[in-house]
Amino acid sequence: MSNGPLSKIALPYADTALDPVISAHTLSFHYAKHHQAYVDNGNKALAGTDLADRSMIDVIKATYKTDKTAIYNNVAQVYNHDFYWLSMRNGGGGQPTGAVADKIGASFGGYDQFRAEFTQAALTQFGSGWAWLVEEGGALKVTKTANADTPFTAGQKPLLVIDVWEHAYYLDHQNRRADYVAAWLDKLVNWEFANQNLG
Ligand code: MN3
Repeated sequence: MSNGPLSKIALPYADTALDPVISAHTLSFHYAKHHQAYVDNGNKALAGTDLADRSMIDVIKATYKTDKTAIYNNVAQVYNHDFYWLSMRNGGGGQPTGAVADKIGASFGGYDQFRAEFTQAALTQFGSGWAWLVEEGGALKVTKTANADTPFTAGQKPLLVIDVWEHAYYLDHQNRRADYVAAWLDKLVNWEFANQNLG
């Protein structure tokens, strides 16, 4: 529960749904502590401002590269984490489906090329951040963002995201970000969510 305009999504699966790639231990800390802290701190920062009744995307765009860093960082992190939880499902991963599969073929040349590019982005994001599949100008692209940044501010529509902050994987994979990213792609990606976002 939250005391303010911001809230996080309810997880659409059990704490154990993403195990063993993401254990219930990691998921519970990440969702109940990290994600909740962004909600609570975002609500504190938004209280009494004229941004309190705006959508998360509006707030992110309005505060990007301004002095409203507490609002920006926390609201963007609430948005990013909502998007991350929905980018995964029990029994996901592997080959894409639907319109996204066709667009991956057209934009990257095939799933293997997409996978290599996405992995490279996730592994080369220095420090904390996110790797994304996005649509821009009708084509799909891979991009990465630092800290709380989102693709919206670059005019891109997000389709999928992986959290590569250490808190997302350290309890399960320690320093082996590459193992986390590979297993995420093989076992967790929710291609149906990507297709919904493609719209
Ligand atoms: Mn996180």
